[in-house]
Amino acid sequence: MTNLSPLQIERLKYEPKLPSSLANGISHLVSVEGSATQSVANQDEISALFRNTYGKPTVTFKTSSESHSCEARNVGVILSGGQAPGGHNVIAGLYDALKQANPLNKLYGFLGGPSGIIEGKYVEFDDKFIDAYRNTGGFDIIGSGRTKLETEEQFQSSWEVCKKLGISAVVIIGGDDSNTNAALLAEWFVAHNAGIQVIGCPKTIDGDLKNEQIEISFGFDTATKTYAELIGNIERDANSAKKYWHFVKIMGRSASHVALEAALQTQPNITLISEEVEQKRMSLSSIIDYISDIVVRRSNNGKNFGIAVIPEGLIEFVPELKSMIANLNDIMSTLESNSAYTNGTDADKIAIIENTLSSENSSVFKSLPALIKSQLLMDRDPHGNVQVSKIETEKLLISMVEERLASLKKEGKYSGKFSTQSHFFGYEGRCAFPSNFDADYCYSLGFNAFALINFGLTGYLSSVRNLTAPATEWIAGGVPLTMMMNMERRHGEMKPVIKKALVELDGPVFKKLETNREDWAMNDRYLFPGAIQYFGPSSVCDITTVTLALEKSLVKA
Ligand code: FBP
Repeated sequence: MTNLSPLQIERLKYEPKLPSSLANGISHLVSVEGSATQSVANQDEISALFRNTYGKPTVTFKTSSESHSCEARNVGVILSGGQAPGGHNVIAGLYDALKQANPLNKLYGFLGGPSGIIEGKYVEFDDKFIDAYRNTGGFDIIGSGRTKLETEEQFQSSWEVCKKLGISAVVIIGGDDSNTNAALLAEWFVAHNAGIQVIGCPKTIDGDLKNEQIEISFGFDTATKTYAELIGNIERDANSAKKYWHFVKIMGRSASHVALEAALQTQPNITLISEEVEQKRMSLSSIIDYISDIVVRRSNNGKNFGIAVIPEGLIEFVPELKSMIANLNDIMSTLESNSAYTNGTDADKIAIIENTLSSENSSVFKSLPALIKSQLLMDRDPHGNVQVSKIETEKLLISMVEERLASLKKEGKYSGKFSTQSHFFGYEGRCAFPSNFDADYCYSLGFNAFALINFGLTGYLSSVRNLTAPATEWIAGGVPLTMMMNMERRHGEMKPVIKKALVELDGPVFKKLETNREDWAMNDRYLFPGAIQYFGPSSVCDITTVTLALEKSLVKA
């Protein structure tokens, strides 16, 4: 093999593990139905919007000794949204199940995300194609995109493309927004008697697509281990040089699961959790108080260094900023047709925004540094979200802490040094080689997605549970997408969306941080997790995340 690293060559040979129900073969599966389901909130609105797919039961797969034949069918697959380690294995698992069920089955991959199905851009997979991507990171097998599948025309063209290719099922691999689209498409196909099923797979490094049936989205395990390795390395550097405060922003658009997990793996001096900031109604100024207090106390102990971990989504949880951003989002959707705004310079835009925001929100906006103002005005993603990965919250906090320390110095309350380094870890983790956990989990999710298709289901999310047990004991099945939905305001309108799972402040994972953070702030309890291990003892290769272990009560809080 040419142009492959030694690790690539070895990983291509890895054989992912499957739950024993699925390992016994597609033709031996039976599906066991649970009771009818309801959406997590707004049941009347959601059931009215999803008349054909609402209220279906959850399903679990078991093995039967009897074998049934599977008729030939064509399936399409889409990768949607941000990359997450393991996406290629979902496709490999889906392909293997489909070929095992009937060698005449075909798998098409739509190119560049949801736009591929609308525009009819696709590839057909074969063994050689799939084999080159097994157990690799990235989504480059077919690419991804953030096009929001929601209009009548988009659904209609997707149907035309599927008809042309003889596709009777589509698998959408995505996060909460993409799986909301999967639910809308599933409903539309049933309402139009299209005879096309839609199955989702829970992807996102953010870890916020979870509930009783979905223990974790894929990619979280690998991405958090990658960030933890990097933070651990920085901790060791800080502890060696003893001269910098490192402010590390960690990806995760809204919920703080990624930052929390990376912090539990590395025990830095400061960890901010957005959900706590919101619940305690901490203003930006009180966050600066909290950080500055630790900087001063450590300095009094002769330590002018430390590590602060900041979740990417923080800015949207600080109460005064949250209200300002909501106001800003509504205004920006109306300004799309205002040429003075769209053709204006950054300074023009800022002036228009400052004049249009409510007076309270306008003063909050005005108080921010110019850099952050411009970053807040960048285009929203197609789902209407602020692109928080582009907002340099770590730099905002550094400059505000610097100002606070300068005043404390003037008052004679601080005499230390505050030299800083800022970091943002996000893209570094999204395409890492999937850990053994993600390689196995993703392969199982893809294999299981075909099982759901084979049982004629639509509007379901592929679910593999019991994830802290050995893979053979994992439980495979499906959960109706509508079960996870509620109504939320998007682009100024109420829309059905899959509810994000935020960090629970009374849950064991946050409690572990809360119990230890004063000790971690003052005493250096840094942990150095090192790089993900793919070969070697199971105690390091198959280690689960602290989040999953605590949520499943495997370790003490
Ligand atoms: P998904 O929700 O699509 O999985 O994407 C998650 C994410 O990685 C966020 O953590 C991050 O804010 C965002 O994508 C960045 O998006 P982009 O790749 O478009 O910069």
